[in-house]
Amino acid sequence: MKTYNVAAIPGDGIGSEVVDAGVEVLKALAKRDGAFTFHFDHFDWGGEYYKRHGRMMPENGRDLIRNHDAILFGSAGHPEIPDHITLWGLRLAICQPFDQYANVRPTRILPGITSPLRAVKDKELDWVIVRENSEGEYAGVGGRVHQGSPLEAATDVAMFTRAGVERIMRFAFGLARSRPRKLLTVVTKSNAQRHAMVMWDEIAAEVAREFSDVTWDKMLVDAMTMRMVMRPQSLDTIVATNLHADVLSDLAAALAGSLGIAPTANLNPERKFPSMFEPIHGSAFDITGKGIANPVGTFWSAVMMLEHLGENAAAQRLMKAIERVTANPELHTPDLGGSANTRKVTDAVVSAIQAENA
Ligand code: NAD
Ligand code: K
Ligand code: MN
Repeated sequence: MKTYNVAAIPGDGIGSEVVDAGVEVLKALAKRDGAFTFHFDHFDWGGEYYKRHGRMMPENGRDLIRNHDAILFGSAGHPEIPDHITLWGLRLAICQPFDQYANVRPTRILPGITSPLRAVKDKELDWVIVRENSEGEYAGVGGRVHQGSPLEAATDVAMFTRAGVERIMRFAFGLARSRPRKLLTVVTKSNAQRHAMVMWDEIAAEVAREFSDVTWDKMLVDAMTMRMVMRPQSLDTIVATNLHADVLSDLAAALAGSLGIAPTANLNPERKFPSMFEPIHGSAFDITGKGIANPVGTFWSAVMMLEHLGENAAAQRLMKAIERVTANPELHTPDLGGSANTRKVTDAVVSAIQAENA
């Protein structure tokens, strides 16, 4: 029997609540399938670890997870520690060295979920946002001088490389090609950012020639927010920079009903390093410890993990189980306007997995 070794890194806040739920569901799925099992290694890295050790993960942390088949992540973010320390010390400290440059964020309106867009029908909002996940605005290049003096200055340089842009474009065009509508929207801000964003547009046009069956267009990011709200059905696959896609995907998640549902995969497409799967939301301090976090974003991320591992039948079974549960308003958590809790939703998904014809 095949065993998948998965590193579980819950992080902080609701991270542990949703990752625990995700582990439980994946175990139930493996049991139901019978052809594979999971071995989970749990790592207590994050803000509490930082308070004890002065760093978010051990110095050899990456070596401890380098050979796992996948990583299931919760959230980096602690109320007592500045966000840039938790983010760079954990999530980016894994994503960037493991070259997880393609961040894939599907968005659709699941059965039973209501979009805040009154006019949109369920099938009309079905997007995948591809976020460049290794450079751009989050390259970590910059500096701060004369701190505290009137001369103080600070920069965060958005750094784009031809190789980095080419590979994310190729990935996005390839993904667009694999979807029924074969549509790609390339997002930039090439009117104002006249160097890197112009290169981004040029490379898009070059790569497009390799994908003549994909229909593509370009949007400025500000106009894109409007199009997502006004004409959601006109979009399918979307590719954008690290920062732009970060912002657009929270909007996308909200338009599809809740941030609590949205999943993401941080992929190293070449499979030299493990890929990492996580809900797109953060630590949600406002609901931490209340047991009401929506675990669906983590479950859907687990579906993406199963697809990445090649367990497509199990992935489909889990997605069906999720949809069966979202279809029932009694199983909605408060972010969806319901009164169910994490426990109840997790139990319902496990039951749906166990159900004979699920
Ligand atoms: P957030 O995603 O934690 O929360 C935003 C809002 O959405 C909150 O009202 C929260 O209650 C709600 N929400 C989020 N997930 C939910 C869920 N599963 N169920 C129900 N409601 C949910 O964003 P924030 O408040 O901006 O950030 C809080 C912390 O998380 C910060 O430290 C931030 O840096 C960190 N963060 C980490 C990641 C990551 O690790 N990938 C992503 C985003 C934010
Ligand atoms: K997260
Ligand atoms: Mn984000």
